[in-house]
Amino acid sequence: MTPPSLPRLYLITDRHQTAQRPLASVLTQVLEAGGRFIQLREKDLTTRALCRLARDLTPILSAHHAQWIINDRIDLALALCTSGVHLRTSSLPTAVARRLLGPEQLIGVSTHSLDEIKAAESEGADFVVLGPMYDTLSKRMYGDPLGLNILENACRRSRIPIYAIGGVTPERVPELRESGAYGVAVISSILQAPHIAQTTKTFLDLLA
Ligand code: 3NM
Repeated sequence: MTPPSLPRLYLITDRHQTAQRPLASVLTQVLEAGGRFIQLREKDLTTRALCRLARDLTPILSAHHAQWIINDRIDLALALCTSGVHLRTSSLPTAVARRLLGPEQLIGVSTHSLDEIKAAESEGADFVVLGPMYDTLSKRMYGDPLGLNILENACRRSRIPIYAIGGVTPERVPELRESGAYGVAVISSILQAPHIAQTTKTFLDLLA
């Protein structure tokens, strides 16, 4: 079941993309600017290091009443009482994650087609990200850009919110929203921004 309060800006972390600024300080600026929906991704960390980082960040996230989600790690979601988990193609299937996490925790799923969205929806996902919408800095590591037509069709047919991902900038938010995207999922446009709070506010204003 989708909580009515799901925020429209979904920030995904990558501590290698913060222009050498500590992740805690970057996240604090996002939260102070009003960002309330964070995914801790950090795929290269060991379990122990990821657990430590999550524990270090929890007080900042809790202080701002942010919903925060951990990438892939259902065990850590349970251990750390996060708001939920974000599943990728190689993660445990959505239905299994839902059984383990119960009805209350959020489950987001990365998708790249309408078929994947419908599967995620039927297995109990609360929301999906769909991408890549545009070319990303990671040079098509996520596949060819899908474009707005696929987004629009997916949004018409999906019963759960879709966040557009991949190369999303403030300038692109209006066309993504017009295509039906519930929100946007962002890494580099915010984490690499010279003025993080200001850029976060710009996104939030455009998504309001
Ligand atoms: N997943 P940026 S694109 C993590 O298409 C991720 O599934 C994608 O980073 C997908 O906001 C992507 O810097 C990268 O473009 C998003």
